[in-house]
Amino acid sequence: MNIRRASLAALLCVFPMFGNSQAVEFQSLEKTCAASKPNIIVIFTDDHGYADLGCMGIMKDVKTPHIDALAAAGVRMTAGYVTAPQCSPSRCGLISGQYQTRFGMEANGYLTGDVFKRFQSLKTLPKRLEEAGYATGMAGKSHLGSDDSAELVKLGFDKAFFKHSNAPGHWNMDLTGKDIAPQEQRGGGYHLEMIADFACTFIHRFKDQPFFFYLAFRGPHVPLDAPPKYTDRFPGPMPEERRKALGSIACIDDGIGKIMETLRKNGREENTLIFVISDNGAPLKTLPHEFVTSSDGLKTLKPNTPSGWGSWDGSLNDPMNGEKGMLTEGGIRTPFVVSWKGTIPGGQVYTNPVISLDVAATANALAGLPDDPALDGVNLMPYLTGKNPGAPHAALYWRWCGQYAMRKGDWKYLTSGDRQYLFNLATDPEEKHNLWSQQPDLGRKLRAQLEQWSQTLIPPGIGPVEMTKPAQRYYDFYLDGKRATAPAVDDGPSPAPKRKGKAKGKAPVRAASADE
Ligand SMILES: [Ca+2]
Repeated sequence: MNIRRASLAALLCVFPMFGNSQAVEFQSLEKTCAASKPNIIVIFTDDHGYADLGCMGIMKDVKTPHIDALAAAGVRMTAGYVTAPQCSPSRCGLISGQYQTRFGMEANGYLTGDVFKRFQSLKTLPKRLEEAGYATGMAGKSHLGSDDSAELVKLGFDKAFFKHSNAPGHWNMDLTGKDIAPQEQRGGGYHLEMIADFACTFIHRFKDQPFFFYLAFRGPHVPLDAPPKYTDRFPGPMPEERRKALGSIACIDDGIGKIMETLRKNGREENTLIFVISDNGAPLKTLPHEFVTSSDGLKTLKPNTPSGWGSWDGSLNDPMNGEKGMLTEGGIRTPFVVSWKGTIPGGQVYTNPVISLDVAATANALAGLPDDPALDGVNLMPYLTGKNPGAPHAALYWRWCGQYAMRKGDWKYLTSGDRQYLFNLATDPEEKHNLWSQQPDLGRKLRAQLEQWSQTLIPPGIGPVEMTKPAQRYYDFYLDGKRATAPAVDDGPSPAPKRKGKAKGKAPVRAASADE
């Protein structure tokens, strides 16, 4: 609020006709400024696979009427990406607006020491918006280096409620909207409901100024903890993991419904931009699914598939290939909905690639802040309002734990260890047909561009990195036609890649589990 007053004081300098006696005009100007900046709500779900929104039209069993309504009133992305196939790096990409590997944030477990210091020193998305006069807040899972609300304030979240399970959380504002000293929070109900309630309280409290809220639901991530009031909505035969995931997603959807109701009651629906994105694909760690396809073309999972589900969280990435912990589409292409009633035309299905980095770039522009080359994303507004019919991105890049990928137009290059893949995602979104040997020149060209990008990272460079045995099994299984040798249940394909031979820069060698 002080910063906002400072901004208005600056305006007074620009418009000296506003003296102290002209408070009415000044207040009017204040309202005009506030009205010109939309509120921004970013909803980030957790390990929520590409298939699991009703509006995707892939699975018959999932029920998300409120998210579907947002998509109907706005845009459903079919090629919405995140920056990593794992929680913490994906969140750091979203909140920083930069490829997190630029500041050395390779994977879960890396956000300590110098990497954390670099992250803290960045102009995060909430810090930018705070400077532009926004009230800022967050609730839910952090995985941003600290779960302490006082520490989350330092990242730019002025009102913070860390809560990612029914275990104690940490907050500096209570559910009535009253500021409290940063302290542990205990009890109070189901965590996915509580954080949505906190978001509603925040919206109500700050309705009269631009606000930014980051709502990070830890669902349907394991441990699957949806109570019966949600799982009971999904009767009938299905794997229990699936029932619980659908319950979690239904609870999240209910929370989004409450938020929309709160915006409407406060007259803010048409001044609020909303993103709904998942932080990465679902962990499957399983044999191939067995589906029943209904007469309407939607899929249903067969019950009691004898697959030993491992740490499957019950969500699905279909038809995308692979899972959390992989740079295949199943790991990084996620649910992605954008809505702003009255400004973004509704009913759009947008097929050009977009990425979670675009959230910060879009917010930065809407807040009236100058363009910042440090931001890797693109302001999506001209694309979503139809002013720019082109594609937002020339190319997208990924580096995560010994896996490297880039997408340029319809083409995707992917490499890990000695394996190289080239896919045409326009004709083969499921990454079934490796065209590397057919079009090696194109593959090498994309690899050269990926290598060039990687020189901007900490540490710089890509490979060669030896694939771990689990990674080999996952790549065998999903990409190299060896589905008969399904990966055993383990920690996923990511741990401890080892660099071999001479390489530029320092190798990312620390173990990272895709399970967190
Ligand atoms: Ca996750």
